[in-house]
Amino acid sequence: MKRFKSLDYIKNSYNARISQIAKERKTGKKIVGTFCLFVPDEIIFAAGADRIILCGGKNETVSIAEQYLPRNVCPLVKSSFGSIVNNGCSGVKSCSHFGMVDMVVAENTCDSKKKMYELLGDYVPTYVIDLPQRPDSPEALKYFLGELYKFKGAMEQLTGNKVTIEQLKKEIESSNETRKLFHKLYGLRKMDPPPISGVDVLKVLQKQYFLSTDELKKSLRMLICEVEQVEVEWAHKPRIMISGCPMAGGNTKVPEIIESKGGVIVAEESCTGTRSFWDLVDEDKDPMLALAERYIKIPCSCMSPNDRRIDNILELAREFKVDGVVYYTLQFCHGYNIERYKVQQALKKAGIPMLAIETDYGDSDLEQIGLRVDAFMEMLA
Ligand code: BJ8
Repeated sequence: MKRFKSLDYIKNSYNARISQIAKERKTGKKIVGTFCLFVPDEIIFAAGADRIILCGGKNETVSIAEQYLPRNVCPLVKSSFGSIVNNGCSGVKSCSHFGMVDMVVAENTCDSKKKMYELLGDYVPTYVIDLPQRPDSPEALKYFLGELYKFKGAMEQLTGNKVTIEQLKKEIESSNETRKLFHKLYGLRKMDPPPISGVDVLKVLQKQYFLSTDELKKSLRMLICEVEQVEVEWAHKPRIMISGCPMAGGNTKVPEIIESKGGVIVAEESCTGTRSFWDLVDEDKDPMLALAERYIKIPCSCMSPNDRRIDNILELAREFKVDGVVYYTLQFCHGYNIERYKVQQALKKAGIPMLAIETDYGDSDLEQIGLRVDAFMEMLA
């Protein structure tokens, strides 16, 4: 596959972003750290703060976290926590951008995250948005809206700025613009074969909550422009959709195996994928209500019931003409691991083969996963 210059640009953006944040802090701008899609960026930006994601995808920090957390906690939580703490509860921070965060905005989602946030409070002020977990009830929307108003108040207090309706509308428009750019990029992946690999798209998805919004849009425009010019020769490869847990920065293990075994990833039903941008925020409604309506619909396995996710998977499979789904889960992520059964039943009914892979951030199972993916590709070919 073609090498895209814009991906090198994104790859090299880390240091520039860190110095940008350092400069912002000198001018008094507040930096918010987040771990989840349920936290609306629009409110953070409307308050005049900046935001970086703190989800960990690297294996190196897992063993540090295991000094504090049980081993049977998902690697994403352990990796994130391990990047933040170091050597006992001494308050030493080892993750370069974590030290720049003025406040963590967390959310009540899975048990592992909820309990990890309680420990994080010892290191940095941590604000938790309480999420209703039955998203389809009218009471849930009302409750979530109330939570978002409280969150807006917390951001105003942190920054000393008033969040105005005009500012919120402006940020909603800006975030929708980014979402539309992702739609455009994903539209190009509908070609057969797609002009860009899934591993390359993942590099952008993983950086989306780290880069500034302007840099992200600029990178996406550059990438789309490059991808549009690719001339692909027809050669059908099994079209794969990954569905399941997020793949935080540093974790490209399963997508790399899939594409090294002859498949091509055409979509990700994941928080590092369609869940992050698929639905837009309604720009014609009251902004706070529109945000509540959009964010409460994210089909995360923490929600119950979560049939919306099944419908979404089937819709994506049709739209991207997938030949097979790789159901990707992290060890000890009970929500996504339990939902596997329902997803498998629905895909079976639709005649779409599925391979389930449950793994961690280590490399001890690389060979075993490779063999299983190989067999799956052979079956699809
Ligand atoms: S909206 S998926 S980003 S909660 S993998 S920590 S669920 S045990 S990351 Fe998530 Fe928000 Fe949902 Fe998305 Fe828990 Fe599972 Fe670990 Fe997870």
